[in-house]
Amino acid sequence: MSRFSNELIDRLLKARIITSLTGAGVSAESGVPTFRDPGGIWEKFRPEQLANFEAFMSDPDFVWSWYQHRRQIMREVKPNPGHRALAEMEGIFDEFNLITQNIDNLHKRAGSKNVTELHGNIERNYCIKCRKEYNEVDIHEKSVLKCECGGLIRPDVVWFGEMLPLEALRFAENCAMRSNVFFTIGTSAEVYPAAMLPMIARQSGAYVVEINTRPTSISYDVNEVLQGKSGEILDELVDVLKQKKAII
Ligand code: BV8
Ligand code: ZN
Repeated sequence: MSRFSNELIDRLLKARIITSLTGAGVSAESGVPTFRDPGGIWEKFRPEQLANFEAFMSDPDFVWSWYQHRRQIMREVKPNPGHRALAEMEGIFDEFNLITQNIDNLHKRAGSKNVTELHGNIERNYCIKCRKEYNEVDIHEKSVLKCECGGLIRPDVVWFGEMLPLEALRFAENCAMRSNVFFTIGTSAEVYPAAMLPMIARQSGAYVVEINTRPTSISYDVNEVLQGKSGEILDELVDVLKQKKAII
């Protein structure tokens, strides 16, 4: 008995445009802590204490060292079968858009080419005064660095209260409106405006599928819930699709 409904498989075989929104849960099986799960990042610190500009300006070394700690984790982990399955989907569908809230760079490391980063990328930094990029910093540098212009250097991630990169957000909304099938994977769907995307997709007629180990605030609003680990589910789904496509 397949865990995937006939409706989902039929729709995927007919679909031209597929979009996936991913969150921290997709990287959990790589060993990257999520935000809101037990033992997650926010369990020790509240986002307000760390992932916002005021926190950075009030204690730059503290916030900088937290990102340096996360960079070290990212360097030790590698993409999991879920990342690799999503990368494979680019070759299965005419148009496969990967919209991620994650800043861990694991989708690109898994081979995904068409990746839209809504919340930035922890591998990048820039000067808060002149916006000069500093992407080769030593991840063991404990204290915050200064630009030649004297400005502080910050991670190129979107903090709470900050605007998302407009082009990325507009593209993500456009994908949600055009998609035949929209996956929301490994996200608690609590952070806006990214959390709007599954609902925009649903209202635009997409078949919305949630892949998560637990129910979320949008589980009742999607068309299909696949409960379980994204690494296992996505791996299995790609196998089913490759078998079905080989037959037709
Ligand atoms: C904005 C980057 C406006 C940094 C992140 C009051 C004041 C200020 C703002 C607000 C406010 N009220 C609401 C807001 C808006 C706010 C917001 O949404 N807050 C929430 C908390 C209520 N949003 C913002 O501030 C955004 N900006 O609104 O600007 C504006 C307008 C005009 C002008 C100026 C400004 C900015 C939001 C981006 C914040 N940055 N990260 C960093 O990472 O350090 S957010 C952070 O949360 C990450 O990006 C993360 O990706 C994102 C979402 O979390 P999830 O990915 O969903 O992770 P989570 O742990 O929550 O869930 C994991 C899920 O996976 C769980 O469901 C779990 O069950 C599942 N799972 C676990 N293991 C697995 C699994 N699933 C499958 N398989 C597994 N193995
Ligand atoms: Zn500068």
